[in-house]
Amino acid sequence: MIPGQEIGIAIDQTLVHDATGQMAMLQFEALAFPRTATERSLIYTDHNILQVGFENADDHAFLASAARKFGLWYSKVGSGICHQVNLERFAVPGRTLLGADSHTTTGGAVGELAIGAGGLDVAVAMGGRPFFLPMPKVMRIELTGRLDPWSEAKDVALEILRRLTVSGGRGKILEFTGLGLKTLSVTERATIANMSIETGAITAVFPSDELTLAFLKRQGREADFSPLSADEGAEYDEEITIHLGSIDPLVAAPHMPDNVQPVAALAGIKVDQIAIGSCTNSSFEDLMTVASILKGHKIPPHLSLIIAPGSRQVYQELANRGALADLIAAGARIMEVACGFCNGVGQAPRSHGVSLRTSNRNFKGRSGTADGQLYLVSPETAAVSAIYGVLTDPRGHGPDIVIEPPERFVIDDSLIVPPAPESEAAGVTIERGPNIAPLPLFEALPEAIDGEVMLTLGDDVTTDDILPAGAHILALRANIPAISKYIFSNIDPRYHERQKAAGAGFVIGGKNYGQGSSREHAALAPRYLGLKGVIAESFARIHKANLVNFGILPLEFADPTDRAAIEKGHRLALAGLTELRAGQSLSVKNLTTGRSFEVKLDVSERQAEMLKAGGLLAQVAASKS
Ligand code: MIC
Ligand code: SF4
Repeated sequence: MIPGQEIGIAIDQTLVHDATGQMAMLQFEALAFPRTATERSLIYTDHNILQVGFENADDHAFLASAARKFGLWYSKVGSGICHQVNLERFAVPGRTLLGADSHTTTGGAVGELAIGAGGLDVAVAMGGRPFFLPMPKVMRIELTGRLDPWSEAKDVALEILRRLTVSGGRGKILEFTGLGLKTLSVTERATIANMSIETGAITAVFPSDELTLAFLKRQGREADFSPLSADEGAEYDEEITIHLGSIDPLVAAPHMPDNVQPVAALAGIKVDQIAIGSCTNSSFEDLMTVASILKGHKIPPHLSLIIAPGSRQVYQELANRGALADLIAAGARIMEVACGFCNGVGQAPRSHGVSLRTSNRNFKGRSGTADGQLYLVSPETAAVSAIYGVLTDPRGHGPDIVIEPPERFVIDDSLIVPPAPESEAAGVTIERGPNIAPLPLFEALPEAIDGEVMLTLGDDVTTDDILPAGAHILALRANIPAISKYIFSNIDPRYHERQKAAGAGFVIGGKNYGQGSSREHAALAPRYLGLKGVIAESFARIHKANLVNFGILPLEFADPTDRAAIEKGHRLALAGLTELRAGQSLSVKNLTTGRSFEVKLDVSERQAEMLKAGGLLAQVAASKS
């Protein structure tokens, strides 16, 4: 197992949701798998929930029927955010989980190897096939000491981002060790594991210990426990130490999660909106803390306070304890148990509005407001700031608040529908409303390509830049022709027309191209429009795999200084594509300037074959004909 070289791992559990599951299930069907072959596969409905038209309801009917037919669990709307519900009800120490969502990493909190991937990779894993990834390096993060009152797990996640940046975790698994772990509950570990993806890491893992057992007991799942920890004297590729006691309350300022500063340095900024929730900070402990800070206070007139519980279990517990009443009395708007504001499904702030959020990404435009100013903070900082209407350092707000979770949470899985028995599968018809479009078919790579440079972009391009979030776009996740109109729409609203007219095209990027979400639509829809290659300095792992899955060449500059000589509108040509091999260099001719430059195709043999075939589905179709 050599870091960087491709390995295949067996997958025990999978998850998809209503933004990625439509494609995953269509692809599962196209791959002709009869039934899921995993220990457990789930479909969650949490992203795509604002029913302003028939689209989402069609998608949900499709997903529910596909779950019945193919043997998946189906978590209905109202049950909660996939990662929160999965942690509560299904995550098992020592298992592998592959999820069509980048924050699948949350499962690392209980010692699960939980990895995010594109929907097609998850469809393949659902069929019982291995998941391929570059062998990770392992970075040990040793935690010592304990957090001061008012510094929280979110601040640890932000401190890691401050140190590693949004690309410092690339190619790595972050493994947490050290005595400081004994002071962090599974819910706090989940916040840290969740945001590990923001460093570009493959995932994060925590040991499974007595705190894991206590967590599983509260969920009535002690039978799922097994102890797991790093071997004595284990060796690591890299190591860092974090003294928990030295972490102040932190904030990630617009527009990157690694733009981290102490809250004290920015305190006093007037805030228009505060949004508490998302898969990072919507647990029972988080929201009980928020309720206890806000109890007896009224929010100021200029402020909108939004609270979205992470799961139905959390919501019920808040209601049963009167905490919901405290939040309502303070002036909070209680939102649906779902992702909601986190990826622009409602609650977009006003123009240039300042929004403090407990979520994990503050990318430009992600809130649905192009110039919205998103600041990421802990629930404690958010709640104390809500009292004053300005960003406030929570220290000094009184004694630390300690929330003791109940011995046993309310356990009611009635919104999570188990798979139909295999004997009934044949009788289930998959529901395809008009929003469910057929998968586009792609042809094999020709010997040579020439195409136009459609866009030249900088470093850290996010998948939100490629395919923006937001309710109206999310509603089109099952319809590639319709969603393709939004590709790069925040950067160039005419991109889709230009790309279609150009026929073949290239996009030029810098470092860490495609960071952020797992949405494979950010590869599939550009390919549908005619994008043939992305030439960048480096790629984010999930997006690179998605590009290959749909037959787009992910090419890396041999000499990054060549990038400056390429302009939008230039024509580039590449040849020898039917002979592509793993790791090979290719010469790209700039037909406009007459200059040539070298690029590298840093993929495995398996991926080179897939690229030549025009992507994985085309490859499978060709092998059958
Ligand atoms: C996100 O947080 O960006 C999302 C929306 O959950 C995505 C999934 C998607 O866009 O399909 C993710 O993180 O993978
Ligand atoms: Fe949902 Fe936001 Fe978490 Fe993505 S990051 S899964 S949109 S809550």
